[in-house]
Parts: sequence; structure tokens; C-alpha cells
Amino acid sequence: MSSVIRVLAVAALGISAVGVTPVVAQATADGTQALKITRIKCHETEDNTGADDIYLMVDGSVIMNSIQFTNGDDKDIPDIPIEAGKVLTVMESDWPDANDNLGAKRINGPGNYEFTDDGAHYTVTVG
Ligand SMILES: [Ca+2]
Ligand SMILES: [Ca+2]
Ligand SMILES: [Ca+2]
Repeated sequence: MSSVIRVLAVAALGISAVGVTPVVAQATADGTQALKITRIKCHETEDNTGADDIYLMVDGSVIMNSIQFTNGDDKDIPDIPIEAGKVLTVMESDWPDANDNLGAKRINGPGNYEFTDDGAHYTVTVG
């Protein structure tokens, strides 16, 4: 998908979301705990040269588009809802070779979750 189409798709979603129940409220209405991913810290990148392009997945869907990290970066990210009990996968985007899976952790509540696969080390903070 080109970046232009992606932007248009996001804009369309924004318009269609007006007037419907917020996602967070739906998550709490069915009894699941509404959590948010609030921060990501990079202790060690996966790529040897240049910044990592980190994105997040749950249930096979991207829940955070890629953000660049270099060693030591500690970034506030816009709160991203995640239901308690879901498995969060941290991915690192590459091209043309395959993207790298940096680990998958079940998010059971607020706290810091460490992702250390493929020689990388990231801390994802859930609040
Ligand atoms: Ca990589
Ligand atoms: Ca990369
Ligand atoms: Ca790779």
C-alpha cells in the first residue's frame, strides 16, 4: 500500500469513527481490562546499521505503525489500547529481507515487558 493510500485510508477511518462508541469503552463493556501501551525504550537495536523500524502487532494486525529507534531511545508513544490477555508482538521492519520478530509476550496488566529476541532488547511499558 502506498503511503498516500494509507493516509487516505486512515482519514476515512477517522471520518467513519465519528459518532460511534470509542474503542476503549467497547473493551471495558465486555469485561476485559483496558490497558494502553505508553512508552517504548530501545536498549539494543536489531539492525547493525541505522535505526530500527519498530512496529507492534496483536492477533496478526498492526496496532502501531513503525517508529524509528536507535540505541538508548526512550519514546513516549500515543496511547495504544491493548486488551489484557492479548499477545503483543514487537516487529522490526526490513527491506528487501524479511522483517524480524523481536519477541511475543502476553500482556496481563500494567508494567514493563522485555522483548529480547534476535539480539535486540526493547522495553514496552503498559499502563
Ligand atoms: Ca532487521
Ligand atoms: Ca530494519
Ligand atoms: Ca531481517
